[in-house]
Amino acid sequence: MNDDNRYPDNEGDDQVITKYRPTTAKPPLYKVILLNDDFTPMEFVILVLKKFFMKSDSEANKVMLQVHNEGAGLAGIYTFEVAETKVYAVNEFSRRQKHPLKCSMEKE
Ligand code: TYC
Repeated sequence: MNDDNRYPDNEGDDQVITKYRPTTAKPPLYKVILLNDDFTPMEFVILVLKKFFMKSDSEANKVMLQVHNEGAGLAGIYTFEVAETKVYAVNEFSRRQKHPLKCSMEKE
């Protein structure tokens, strides 16, 4: 086999490829989750959802209530690095504002 395998080299060792796999591999995705607590004001959670997750007022309200009622809720779905950055930014923002709000991520 020659090094430049774009072209056949007629040495007889190349195999005919009859099946192709898609070459556009999809990156794994991660859910960014907000967790409920008893102390963070609802308004602050709505602000976080608007500021970091680009939610509208009504979407932010819906997700906040889901977290409040069910214990956790989906803020968004991202690639690893983006999810990690959001989690860090939200936890740091909440900590600086002295709210116990916690954000985490899990593989989709
Ligand atoms: N449970 C909080 C309260 O009653 C509100 C809240 C909602 C806190 C969502 C965190 O992720 C959260 N003030």
